[in-house]
Amino acid sequence: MLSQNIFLKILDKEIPARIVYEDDRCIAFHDVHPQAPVHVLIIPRKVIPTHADLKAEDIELLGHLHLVAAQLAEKLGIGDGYRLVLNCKERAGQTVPHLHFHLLGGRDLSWPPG
Ligand code: DGP
Repeated sequence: MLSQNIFLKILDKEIPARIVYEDDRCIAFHDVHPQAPVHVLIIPRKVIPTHADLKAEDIELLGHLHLVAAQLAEKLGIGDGYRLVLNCKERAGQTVPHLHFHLLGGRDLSWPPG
């Protein structure tokens, strides 16, 4: 089952996170269980539980998240190659019910993923 939305607590600064970027639409912070030398989560401030809940009104927000990801990849030194991952629903490995991109890099990443 999807756990509580712990990311809301991070957004509200109720629990600490190693924040690397924030603006009026999103926040990015290091994943607590990194799967690569660089593993950052990029989340919108707007609560969107899963990718499947996206609406037409979210198109601009999604574009913004992608731009932030590309800029963060440069800033964090993984511009030579990185992966942007989004797990949608439990079967795909989603554990937190708040849309988020994983930005991973700093090592060779194999394909296909598990
Ligand atoms: P997913 O499995 O795609 O839903 O990814 C959720 C990620 O969130 C997972 O890689 C671990 C991370 N995570 C869960 N709780 C916390 C937390 O309290 N702080 C931080 N920084 N990351 C968390």
